[in-house]
Amino acid sequence: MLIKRRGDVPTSEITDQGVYLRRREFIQAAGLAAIGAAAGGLLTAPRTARAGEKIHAGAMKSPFSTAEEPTSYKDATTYNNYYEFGTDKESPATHAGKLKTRPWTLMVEGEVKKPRIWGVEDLLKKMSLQERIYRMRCVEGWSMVIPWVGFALGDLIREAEPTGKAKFVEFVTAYQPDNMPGLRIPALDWPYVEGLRLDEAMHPLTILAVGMYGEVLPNQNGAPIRLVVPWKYGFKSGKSIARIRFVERMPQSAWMKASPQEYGFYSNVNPEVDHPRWSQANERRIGEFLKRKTLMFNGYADQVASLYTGMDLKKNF
Ligand SMILES: Nc1nc2c(c(=O)[nH]1)N[C@H]1C(S)=C(S)[C@@H](COP(=O)(O)O)O[C@H]1N2
Ligand SMILES: [Mo]
Repeated sequence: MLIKRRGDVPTSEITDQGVYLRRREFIQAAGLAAIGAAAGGLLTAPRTARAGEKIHAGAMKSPFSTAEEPTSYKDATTYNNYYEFGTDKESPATHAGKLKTRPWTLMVEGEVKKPRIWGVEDLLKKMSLQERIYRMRCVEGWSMVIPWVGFALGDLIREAEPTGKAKFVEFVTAYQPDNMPGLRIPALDWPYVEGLRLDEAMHPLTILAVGMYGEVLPNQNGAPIRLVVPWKYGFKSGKSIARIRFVERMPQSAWMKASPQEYGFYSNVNPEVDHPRWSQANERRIGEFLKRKTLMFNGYADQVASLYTGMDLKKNF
C-alpha cells in the first residue's frame, strides 16, 4: 500500500502560504466570533452551525487531496442526487431546506464495545477536521471535485471499539417523512441504507464530511454529516447519516434491493466493468465539455487496490 501518513508530509506542504493565510483568517474569525458572542451574551449558549457558515478547522492540508481544480460551488450545490427530495438534479437544492438538521444525533451501535449516541456537536469537538479535496464519480457518468471538510471515519470507529464479530458497517440515513417529499415515491426502500466492509470503512480515505468549500455542509449535500468514499460510485456516500451499525453479515443497501443486477455491494469505480445499461469507461466532469477517461478506483488505486487483492471485480461489482 502506498499511503502517505501525516507524519511523512514535509513541513513545507503543511505550512505553505495558503494554509498559513487560511489559518490566520481562521484565528481572526475565531477572535471576531468570540467578541461578537461576548457582546451578544452568547458565550454560554453557542449557536449551532448553519449552512454557509465557516467551518474550516484551521486548514490542515490533507496529503490525500487532489491538486485538480474544484468544481464550482454553484454546480456542487445545485446539481445533486438526494432522492429523498426528488429524483431530478435540481430538486435537492429546491426542497432540502425542509430537512431538520438539529438537534442531530448519530447512533453508533451493533457489534461494538462502546455503543454511543453522539450529539453532532460533541462529535465535532472530539474529531480533528481536515480539508480533503476529492474526486467524486457518480454511477450515472458525471464527476466533480469537492473540497470536503471532515474527519476520518476510522477515528470514530476506533472510539467505538468494534468486537471480533464486526465485519461490515451499515449506514442508515435520515428518514423525515414530513420534510422529505421524495419518500412518497417508492423509488427506493426508505430509509436510504448503504454499507462498507469494515476495512473499507477504516481506510484513511473514508471520511465523514460536515462541510465543503470551508463552510458548513448545505442540506442538499447531506447535512449535517455524510459519508464520503471517493473510490466508489457516489451513491455509496450516504447523506445525512443517522445511524452507523456494526454487523457480522454484508448489509443490503437500498440500491442493491432496488436493482441487484445493476448495483452491487462494492460499487468500486471501475472503467472496465460496464453498468448493464451503459459504459463506465468515460465521465463528464461537471463544468467541462469533453469527456475524460474514468480511472480505476477513481484514481485512488495506489491507496485502495490492495483491499481487493484476489477478488474478481467483475463478480464483486
Ligand atoms: N441519503 C441519500 N444519500 C445519497 C443519495 C440519496 O439519494 N440519498 N444519492 C447518492 C448519489 S447517487 C450520489 S451521486 C451522491 C451525490 O452527492 P452530491 O449531491 O453531494 O454530489 O450522493 C449519494 N448519497
Ligand atoms: Mo450517483
